[in-house]
Amino acid sequence: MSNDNTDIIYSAQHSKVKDFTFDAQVVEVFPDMISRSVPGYATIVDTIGRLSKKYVQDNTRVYDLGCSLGAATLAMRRAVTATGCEIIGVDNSPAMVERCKMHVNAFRGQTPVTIVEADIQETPIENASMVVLNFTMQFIAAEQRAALINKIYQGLVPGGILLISEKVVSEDATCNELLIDLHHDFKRANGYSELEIAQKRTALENVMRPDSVETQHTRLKEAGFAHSTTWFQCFNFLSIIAVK
Ligand code: GEK
Repeated sequence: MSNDNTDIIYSAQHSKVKDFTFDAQVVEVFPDMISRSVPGYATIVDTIGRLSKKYVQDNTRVYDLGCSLGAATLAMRRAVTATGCEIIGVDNSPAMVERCKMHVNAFRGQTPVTIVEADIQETPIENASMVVLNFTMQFIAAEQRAALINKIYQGLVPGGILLISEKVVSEDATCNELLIDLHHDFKRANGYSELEIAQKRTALENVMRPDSVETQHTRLKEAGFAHSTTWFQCFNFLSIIAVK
């Protein structure tokens, strides 16, 4: 079964598989693509909402960095009960930002939301009580990730939280293969063919460089976070909460 919003981008043989970009074609199928490709995506977005209810403080900002179509932004806007807050969603894909603004405007909410087209590496983080990097940092050059985490730490108020979800690599090669196999089984079970799985893997090779979970926690500690824990893992996808 397929309709206009089903991800069939890699279903036909491409003569040359180009590097993956977040263009208009991806925007059309993005909700289907991410839910069929990322194990636990719905649980993570739902939990982001729950966390925002607990952790967002009055008169602070909330940032959704790499907001895509605004799934996390909308989950937080629905859940936040703190007053005087603003949610800022940032993405550097013009096609994503345009569609995200439509999604955000389609729902009403108490908390104002601003969607900005910008590079998250250039975005100031100020007076934040919650920052979300939901599967975004993996697209930032590895050598620039520490600077991003340091900036977020500096911009958080005491008690503020950072949520990072990422695909990870296991330092043990056998376990790494095992987790990749399980992920590919998950994609097969969600209707992706061998060709689609292989071509997507090639498309992401140069643009998505996952870290190990150890690297993630070390980077958080070095930035100054006193507490960090992996609260969710399914195969090679996980989500971490760090508290300032
Ligand atoms: C969700 N968080 O649905 N600056 C701004 N945006 C960027 C940058 C950058 N330097 N690099 C990549 N992006 C979302 C899902 S998707 C994850 C996030 C995925 C943006 C990019 O344009 C895309 O929209 C997003 O980060 C990554 O909860 O597709 O695997």
